[in-house]
Amino acid sequence: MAESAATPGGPTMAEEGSAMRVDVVTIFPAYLEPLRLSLLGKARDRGVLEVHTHDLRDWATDRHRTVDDTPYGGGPGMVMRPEPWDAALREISSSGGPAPRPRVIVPTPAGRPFTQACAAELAREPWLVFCCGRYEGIDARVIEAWADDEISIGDYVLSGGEVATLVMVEAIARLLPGAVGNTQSITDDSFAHGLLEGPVYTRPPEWAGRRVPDVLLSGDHGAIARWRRDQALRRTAQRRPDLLADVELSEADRRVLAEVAREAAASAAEPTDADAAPASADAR
Ligand code: JCK
Repeated sequence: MAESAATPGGPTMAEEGSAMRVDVVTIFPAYLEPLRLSLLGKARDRGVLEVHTHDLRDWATDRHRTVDDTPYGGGPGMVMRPEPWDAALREISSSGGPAPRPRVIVPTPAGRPFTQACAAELAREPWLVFCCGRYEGIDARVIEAWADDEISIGDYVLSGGEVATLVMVEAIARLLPGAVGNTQSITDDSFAHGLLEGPVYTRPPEWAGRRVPDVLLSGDHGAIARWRRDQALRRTAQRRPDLLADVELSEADRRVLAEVAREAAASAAEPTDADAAPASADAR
């Protein structure tokens, strides 16, 4: 089942020739349906992104459309056979895409980590093919023969490559020129400057007894910028201290981080609820 983005009227002149093509090969094409929604759907509607999903079983040759077999050497589960993958990738690669050949990406828990830098790099490619494995993965000879990248979206185990592909395509699509209305929102992203983003607020100025920080209502843009930087530094120090190693820190930044460290040391010394004696059964 090959299905393409139907763009009413086709790509606009401005975008023509720059559209990225993405092909996804899977035994569960329905998993990729969310690519029609929201930002991704908009990118497709604008002719910035063209997505084709393919059912791997279309390239199986037996009556039962089998794509898996038992692992050589024993062990649990099943492994995806190489022949349907090779047939699919040959056909897709020679289907007249926007480049002589696509960049072939295999999501796998054993891959190198997917990062914002990976997304930015892949967003510059004209043509990507994602190979979504299932079971215990795809026969290693297919990977050797075809894969340009083996990528993992994180240190947890999914049941297949489909959700990982959705994650990567979404991260890539929003970086494509013309995909998002607000380009400032891309350059302001978390990770773009190496820190976690701070909290954000909108109206009303007081809700449920909670006030928006006064500085944000002050109109003092210098003070607002400094406050936001401080919030980002505090949050990063608390939640992702590993990220601070790659961030250039000003004197003011270092003062904030020293303050966070003092606060952390002080609160470590204070007894907390967790240190209290467990309530007795009678009290409950
Ligand atoms: C692609 C099949 C399922 C389940 C073996 C793994 C110890 C192998 C991924 N970040 C990510 N997590 N999971 C995936 C992913 C999972 C996949 C496939 C991607 C194809 N599976 C599976 C278990 C194993 N164990 C840890 C042994 C595969 C990405 N990207």
